Order: sequence, then structure tokens, then C-alpha cells
Amino acid sequence: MIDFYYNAAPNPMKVALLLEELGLAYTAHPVDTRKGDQFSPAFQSINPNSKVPAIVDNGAVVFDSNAILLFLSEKYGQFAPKVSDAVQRAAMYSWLMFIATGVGPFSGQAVHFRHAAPPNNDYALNRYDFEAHRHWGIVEKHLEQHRYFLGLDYSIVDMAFWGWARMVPFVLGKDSAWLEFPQIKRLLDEINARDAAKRAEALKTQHAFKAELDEEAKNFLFPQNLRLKGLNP
Ligand SMILES: N[C@@H](CCC(=O)N[C@@H](CS)C(=O)NCC(=O)O)C(=O)O
Repeated sequence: MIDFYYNAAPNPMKVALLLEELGLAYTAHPVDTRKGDQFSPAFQSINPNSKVPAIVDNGAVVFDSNAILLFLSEKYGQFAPKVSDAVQRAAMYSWLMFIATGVGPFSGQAVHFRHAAPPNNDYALNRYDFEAHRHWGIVEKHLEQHRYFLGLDYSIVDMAFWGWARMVPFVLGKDSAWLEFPQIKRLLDEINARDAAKRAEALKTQHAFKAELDEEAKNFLFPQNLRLKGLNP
């Protein structure tokens, strides 16, 4: 049995999708980051970084979404090219890390400065909006030539993509984003149509997560702001 610590944000959702694709038995534990659950000692003993997702699989503790995707695909032998296929393995690592270190963080910061930060952040918003567009543009170009990230086979890279691709119009702040990125929309729609994706999306309805981004939630999610008020985060 696997314990899965999650909320409905992009990084945990990648893992929810893989768990569902693998058909594994798991218990989903909600971590309500707007209520500060990520800082409980019990959760920090699983993920010292105080972020979701994390899993515990028969004593193996794994945190960070792309580490979890690699761990599960290797352990259960699915959704990744064989170790002997060096060319495809190389592509898998490259695209997976591109999503982990580029697409995800730049999209996340674009969301922060567009939707959450105090106003008058033109410099920061311009930088992250530009970088988010640039990263998604690279994905779009790649998908013009490839059905999936690794070619003909659906893999954990597509699942990592899916977590964030669902958010593209929100990340880029425009409903028209899909006109700019039709290939991303194509793959997103294909994955959305999979039963595993529907089950992953439905998971959050089993738990009541706090919806309001009030002062308390902001203090948990953006603790650095407390320093601006002379307080210790
Ligand atoms: N590199 C980590 C990032 C995890 C992350 O940023 N998770 C967000 C949700 S997508 C979170 O836990 N936010 C709550 C917080 O920052 O306190 C991963 O890929 O798992």
C-alpha cells in the first residue's frame, strides 16, 4: 500500500495520474497547504521541504514530483523506456528535468506574480511571463514533431507535462493561450480523455481543501512576506 500526500496543484497531480495509470492501491492523504499542513512535524518527517507531493511506498519515502515519477515507473516497470534503450532514456531524462526545472518553476513564478503578488511587479512579471512563454514554446515545437514527448509511447514525461499543461491559460493569463499552443492542447486533450486522468482529477473531491487565499493562507504559502512586516517566518 502506498501513502500519497497531495493537494490538487500541478506537481501532486502528475503523481496522482501515474498512480492511477499503474492501477496501484494507495491512500490519498490531503495536505491543506492553505492551512499550513505542510509544516506539521509529521509531514516534514516525510518531506523536509514542506511541499507536496510525497509518497511512502512500503518504507520507501520519496518527495519531489519528478523523483516520484521516476521511482514508481522504475519500481513497477511501466511508462518509461527500457534501461537498455540509451537514446530514449536520454530523451526521458532530458525532458523530465526540463519540465522539473524549467516549465514548472517558471510557470509557478508567472502564476505568483500574475495572480498572487502585490501589484506593481512589472519587472518580475515580465521576466516570468517571458520565460513561461519561452518554455511552453519549446514544448509546442517539440510536440509538432512528436505525438508524445518520447515519440510513439506515452510515458511519465507526458504525465509530468499534464500536471502543468492543465494550467496554461492561467499561467499565461489569457484564454487565447490555446490558439498559440495547439499541440500542447492536442496532447492535453488526449491525456484528459484517459480514465486515469479522470480519476486523478476526481481525487480532490474526496477531501475538503480550503479555497480562500486569505491572510492566513498567504502567510503559509508566502512566508517570506512576514519578513517585510518585521516578523520571523
Ligand atoms: N519541486 C517540487 C515542488 C513542489 C511544490 O512546489 N509543491 C507545491 C504545490 S504544486 C506546494 O506544496 N506548495 C505549498 C507551499 O509552497 O507551501 C516538486 O516537483 O514536487
